Amino acid sequence: MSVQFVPLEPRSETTALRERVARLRSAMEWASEAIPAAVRDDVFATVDRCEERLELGIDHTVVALAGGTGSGKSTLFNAILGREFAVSGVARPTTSKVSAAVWGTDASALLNWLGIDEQRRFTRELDPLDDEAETAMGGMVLLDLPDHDSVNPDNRETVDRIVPMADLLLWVVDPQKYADNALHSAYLEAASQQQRPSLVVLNHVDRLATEDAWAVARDLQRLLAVDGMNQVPVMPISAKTGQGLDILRAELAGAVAAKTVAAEAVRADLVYAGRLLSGALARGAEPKLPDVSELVEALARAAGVDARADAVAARAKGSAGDVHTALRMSVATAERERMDWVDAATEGLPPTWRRVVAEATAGGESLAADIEEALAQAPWPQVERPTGIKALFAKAGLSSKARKRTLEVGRNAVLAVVAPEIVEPTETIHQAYRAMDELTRLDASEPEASGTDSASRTR
Ligand SMILES: Nc1nc2c(ncn2[C@@H]2O[C@H](COP(=O)(O)OP(=O)(O)OP(=O)(O)O)[C@@H](O)[C@H]2O)c(=O)[nH]1
Ligand SMILES: [Mg+2]
Repeated sequence: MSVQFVPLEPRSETTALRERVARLRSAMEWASEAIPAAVRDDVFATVDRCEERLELGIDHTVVALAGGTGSGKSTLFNAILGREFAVSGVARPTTSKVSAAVWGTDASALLNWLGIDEQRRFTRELDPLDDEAETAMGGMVLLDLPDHDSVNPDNRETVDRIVPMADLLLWVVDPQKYADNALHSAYLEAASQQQRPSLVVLNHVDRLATEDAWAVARDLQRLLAVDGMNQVPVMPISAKTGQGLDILRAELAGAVAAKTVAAEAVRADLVYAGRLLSGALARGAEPKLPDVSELVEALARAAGVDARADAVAARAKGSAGDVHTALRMSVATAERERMDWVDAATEGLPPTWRRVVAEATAGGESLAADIEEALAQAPWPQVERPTGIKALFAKAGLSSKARKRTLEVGRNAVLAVVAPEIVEPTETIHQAYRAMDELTRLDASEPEASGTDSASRTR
């Protein structure tokens, strides 16, 4: 069983992801009130992390060695690197500061982001004389983490900080503790749920007879399936004797060369954010913008525009009445119309969205005042009482034209207020809803529209 890493176009993948992250950020900024507080913090943290990771470029692949104390992470780190850089040892736990090894190009920005001490960084320069197996590692940033099951809370904190930042998790499991609940329930299950790119090695196999090693590997594979990691093969290795390391190195080289694992990890992060958000969305609901002209007409009528149009029409027919009927907008009416609009705009959505749209749109009081002011300044048509013989024939036409023109001017004045104060904020919230809804449908098993189906997944 092997994991496939398919080289794809990293640039279009990054662009698509960047856009998605940007949409999620603005959606969250507009509509975070619709999201439960605990989810909100998680989603904002995810947005920050994804944005920062994409900003650092996906040419490097951050591979983190994670596992329990004594499982052999530091020994394996040194074995992959071919140098004794990380401190491995007998006293437990040994590692408390993360070590990093970079193959080839400079990765200081990435290492700063990961918070790796300057003294704990090693660069494996690559030159043309290096053999192919080594140059294939170009772009890899390998991290030796402390133990996740540490008696030292600082170690656990470091692991919990770095694990979500890694692109590929390399779980190092030892035959004595492979069934450890802390590993499975706290980490592997979560990595599986979040579909994080992962590899698993069963280390220390030199200490077992071959049949025993395979039996443990099979049992570990069974436990991983329970965790939801069906597609992650267990690689039996010995960091001490080098057994199985060629296969592991080939897997790592494949992942690094594909240059899509970092993007894959960001994508997995976004899928997870989508899952967190799904509770705040209604399944299958599609927010619809209510009829804008209906709202405008109702508000204009309530303000007296229609009455004024009637008076103008009558004057054009020759009546002596006053056309300057009062144009007043009552706060209660404006508020009622606004609430009807908010109800229609959030029909089928969870109740929190009603509050968000209501808060984003202008309140009845300012709506009424702004409409009154707009109507007071509107360029109303001047209509004189007709005189002379010709006017007798034109009366009917003039009257209906004057009526139409007055309605038009009045409604345009109302629309000029309603568009920025009611319609646009509603559209923005709808967009936020759609951006979140789109994320909940971004299942990792469906490739992006840009056509990618890249690195290993823990499907
Ligand atoms: N026989 C054998 N011993 C190993 C193997 N890998 C590591 N060891 C030994 O196991 C002990 C612990 O190894 P480390 O690499 O320090 O383990 P670690 O996972 O880094 O431990 P922490 O830093 O405490 O989390 C050391 O004495 C290693 O020499 C292996 O594959 N086979
Ligand atoms: Mg260690």
